[in-house]
Amino acid sequence: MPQLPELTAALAAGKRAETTRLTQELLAAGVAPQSIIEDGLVPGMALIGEQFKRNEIFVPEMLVAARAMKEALKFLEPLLAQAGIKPKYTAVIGTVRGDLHDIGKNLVSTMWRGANFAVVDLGTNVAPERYVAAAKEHGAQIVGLSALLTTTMPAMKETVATLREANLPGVKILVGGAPITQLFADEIGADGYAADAGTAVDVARRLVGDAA
Ligand code: B1M
Repeated sequence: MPQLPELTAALAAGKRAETTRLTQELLAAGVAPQSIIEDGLVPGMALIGEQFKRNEIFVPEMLVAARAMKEALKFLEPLLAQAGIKPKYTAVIGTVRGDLHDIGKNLVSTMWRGANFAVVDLGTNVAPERYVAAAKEHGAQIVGLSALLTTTMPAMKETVATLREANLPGVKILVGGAPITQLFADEIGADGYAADAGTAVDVARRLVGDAA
């Protein structure tokens, strides 16, 4: 059976076929999908980020690794989402304006679906008004904002302000993404912050008053 560090190394090297093969072998060996993501794939992307910061790799290499991760997630996400029954709550999610990173946001969507939320995914580079329109249209209880760049944190702040101005009763705002902290979430007036996709489920449940 392959080990999780092999998967981390394959992803960090941008080896798409090997990343997919190892993911499937780990699944077949009974490793939990969530562990494959959190202990195998996420550390691989963290390595890529470190190398990018040190100018050892550039945007094309980051893209190759991101594609390899997305490919592996295609096998894992249906398994994560399987647990859900009939959605009781609706969440709208998107990556804020100016930001094109979507892997973490997609993971949160998947985990929410698995936790029995209906999820309306607006994609990336989402303008504040689109969150408002979607929350109204779908009668959402949760609006989730993701941001991966320090330069798009102001867009997150603006989006929270726009949602507040729209005065949507019963809508709770949950924020997350690598540069986001609880302190920042409090500063911009979000209702909740989650550091990772697993915690995003717990926080969303707490915000809708579902203790289950
Ligand atoms: Co970008 N990038 N990138 N990038 N990229 C980072 C974020 C960076 C930290 C790399 C670095 O320098 N070390 C850096 C930002 C630095 C900063 O802001 N201070 C950076 C940069 C600079 C850039 C560009 C500006 C590069 C350039 O063009 N010069 C550019 C910006 C483009 C844009 O958005 N406008 C850019 C582009 C790209 C690619 C397109 C090449 C690609 C994205 C592909 C894609 O997403 N489809 C990419 C990638 C892959 C990365 C890194 C390497 C990996 C991101 C990732 O997917 N991580 C990243 C370095 C890093 O993060 N270590 C980096 C895995 C994912 C599972 O984690 O998204 O953090 P993450 O999500 C986590 C949590 O944050 C949380 O849960 C998730 C799972 O546990 N979470 C939430 C996320 N959203 C949440 C929402 C919630 C709750 C929790 O509630 C709603």
